[in-house]
Amino acid sequence: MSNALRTSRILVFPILAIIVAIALAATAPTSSSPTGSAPPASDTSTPTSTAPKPATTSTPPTTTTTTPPVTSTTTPPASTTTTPPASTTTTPPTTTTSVPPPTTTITVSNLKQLRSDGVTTIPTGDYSNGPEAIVTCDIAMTTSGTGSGTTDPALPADTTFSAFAAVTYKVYVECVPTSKALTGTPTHTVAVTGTSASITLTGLIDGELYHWTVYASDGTTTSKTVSYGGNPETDTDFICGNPPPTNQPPIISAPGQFEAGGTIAIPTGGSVVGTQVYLKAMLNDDGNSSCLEVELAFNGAAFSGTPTYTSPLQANGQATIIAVLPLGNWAWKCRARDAQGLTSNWMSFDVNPDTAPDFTLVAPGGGGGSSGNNYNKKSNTSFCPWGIGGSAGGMHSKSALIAALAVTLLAMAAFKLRP
Ligand SMILES: [Ca+2]
Ligand SMILES: [Ca+2]
Repeated sequence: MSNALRTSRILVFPILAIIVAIALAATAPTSSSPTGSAPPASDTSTPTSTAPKPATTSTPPTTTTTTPPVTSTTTPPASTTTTPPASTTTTPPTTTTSVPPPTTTITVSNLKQLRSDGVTTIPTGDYSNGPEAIVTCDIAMTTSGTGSGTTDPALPADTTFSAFAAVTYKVYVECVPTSKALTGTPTHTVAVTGTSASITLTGLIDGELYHWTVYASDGTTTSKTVSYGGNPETDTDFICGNPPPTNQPPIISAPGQFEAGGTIAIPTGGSVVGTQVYLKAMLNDDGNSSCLEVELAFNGAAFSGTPTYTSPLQANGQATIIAVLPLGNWAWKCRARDAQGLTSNWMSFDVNPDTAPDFTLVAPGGGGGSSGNNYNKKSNTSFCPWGIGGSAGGMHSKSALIAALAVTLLAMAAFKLRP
């Protein structure tokens, strides 16, 4: 038993020594490490520099201070940034920010204004030749951008020309009198499907001057407003209605020469006592206002083409000129002139030569006229073969009439007394 006690004592002491040594070793680093291990996150170099000391005694503190910073900074960002885009909202954020959807543009062009036949162009500023006008334009829809999606629901998924041709638009025309400013309020609207539009402008005022604009919309996208003609808005694009007819020269007809008083006609070459003669003709002008012009030539003189007398302007009908002339032989011609200055051709009173007298003015009292007895035309109340005053102007004297009657009776009696 003593041996057993001795061996146990021998074993106990070394064990105790070891325990004491371990206890001493454990207390020694505890007092110094708290200051060094307190700021592990902020001061990462301290653990590294003092690595030899903890490496031997405190392995757990080393792993806890180094591992957390590495895993906490790298793992969370990697998992949060990659997972959400992939699972929840990956596509929308990426495409909207990098490639925007295409924008739709509608344009109108090739504006035309046509007459009611839909074919004949109304030249800018000209008449529509009818109560209506037809305006046309081309419509085009285009897209810009390469992204997918669209801001315009009307944009065809297939963005080809044939697809665009199937788009339905509303086309708006503002057509107002040129004297009024454009307000942007359409006056005419039409719905069309395709790449061109034709709008009939009704309700126009005859004779009114108009200017017009057009724009188109598919309900979401609207084109710019385009003004017809490229001319100032103060200029007229077209006039409603028919142009006034081109002025035509008046027509003259039925010339006549009359004794004073205007009721007793003077035959061609007839003589008239006195100095007054009535010259008449019928006027007919498209403007209903014209006058009679007369040129008189004396004793075989040539015509100059300058009117001697001009009547006042009047409506269509007979015009009269009262000419007061020297005694002698007179030829005359006439023409009509309208208010715009257009004239008819000169018209001779008769078909005799211009140098032959159309009438002769003679002095009252017999034989006074230079050619009072030179004309033996068909009988006429104004013609007096004896050179006695004719009927013109009531120039008869009772004595002359009695003398003429006496001569006539004597001539008849002589004729009857003939065997
Ligand atoms: Ca215009
Ligand atoms: Ca005329």
